Amino acid sequence: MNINKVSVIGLGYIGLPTAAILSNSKIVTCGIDVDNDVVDTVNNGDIHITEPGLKKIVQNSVESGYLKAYLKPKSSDIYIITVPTPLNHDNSPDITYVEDAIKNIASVLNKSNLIIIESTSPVGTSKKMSRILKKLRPDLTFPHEDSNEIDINIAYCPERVIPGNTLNELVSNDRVIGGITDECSNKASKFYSKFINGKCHKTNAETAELSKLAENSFRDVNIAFANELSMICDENNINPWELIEIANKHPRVNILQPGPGVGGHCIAVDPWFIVANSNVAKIIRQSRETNLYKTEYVFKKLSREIKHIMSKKEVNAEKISVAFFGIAFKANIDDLRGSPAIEIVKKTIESFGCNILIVEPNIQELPNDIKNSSNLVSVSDAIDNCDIAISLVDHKEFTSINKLDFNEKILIDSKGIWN
Ligand code: SAJ
Repeated sequence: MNINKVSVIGLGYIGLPTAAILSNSKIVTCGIDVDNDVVDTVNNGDIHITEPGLKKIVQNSVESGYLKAYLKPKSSDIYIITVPTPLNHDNSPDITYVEDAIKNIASVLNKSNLIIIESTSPVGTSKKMSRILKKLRPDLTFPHEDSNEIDINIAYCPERVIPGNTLNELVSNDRVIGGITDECSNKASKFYSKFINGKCHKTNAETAELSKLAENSFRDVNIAFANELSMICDENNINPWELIEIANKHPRVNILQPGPGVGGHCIAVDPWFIVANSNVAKIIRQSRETNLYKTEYVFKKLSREIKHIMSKKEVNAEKISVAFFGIAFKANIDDLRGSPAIEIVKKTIESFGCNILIVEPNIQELPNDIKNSSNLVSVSDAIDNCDIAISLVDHKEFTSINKLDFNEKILIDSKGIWN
């Protein structure tokens, strides 16, 4: 298969790094995005997301001419779809962005093109897209058809990179290659082998689709176990982090870390893709609910302490300062999407209207929905001025804080950093 040009459709947290890696490997890459600002930003050699090392590669690739962004798809040999698949209000998967991307490339498809879907998708999506394309391009044959000669190959190859280490993991992680036919898998596998060091594991499209959902659900279930344990520990006045450390000394036990809930745009979302289409996914559903409940549980703990000070000192909530340590969705990143910490901050603003101090070393400005009701402060200002301090993210900047600096202030340590 000759690869003269690759199009990456959707220049977000996965698409842009993928386009950067491809163009950096001297493959002519078209980055396609519906957002004019994103297209302009990339064509100026800049980036609109935060990911270590990404800006430099994009800049080099744009300067060398291997990467260019467009609003509309360009005729290419390979199309990689990396658009978001969010949740609908009823927690069912919304795959309209994938459908739109597929419809947009239909008119530029040519014989022997390969389409790779990387977006997290419910089981059956790849074949569904193949059927949609057939309706739009009856002149071509697609892999869901019972035909000896297939013109267009389609494979589902989920992205599996961790935000913050995307560029390394894009190259070093193994890939799951789920072709609709074996030939689709072979072609996709050959393509990835050109720029990744990890192994390509070939399977069918449905297994690949479910594997991505299974990986993130596995993590969600295991975090739910840790979160449930932390609440059981509270009932028994036991330190959950000490308990987990001790239990993990067992050679076959590896309990994850509890926290204020699960954030981000993957682990808190993907399990619903299984639940929405299954009658038997009980543990997966319960784990999602347990992790959502943990956010509520931490907020209730904080509420009790605020009310306690209000009645003890006979003051209104506005006189009470609460310092929130961390609002990103996890440690050492600036990504606030789906952050349980932000949920807790918002609930505190809505329910009490306390003086809100936020310590978030990874951002320069607070998000719009909380910036008028809270202040971004330094670690030392927060320690000096708060009545209650609550840890919500275990950023590296917080681990060196000495618990004694808080004197008599109330501490709620949802991440176990002030043990
Ligand atoms: N968390 C805990 N306790 C833990 C570990 C994590 O509460 O012990 C929380 C984090 O604080 C965060 C959330 O879980 O709020 C998710 O963080 P994460 O680091 O587990 O995962 P993500 O969402 O950054 O990335 C995941 C990864 N999937 C797996 O590890 C199975 C990544 O490889 C995927 O590519 C990514 O989802 C994705 O895009 O699907």
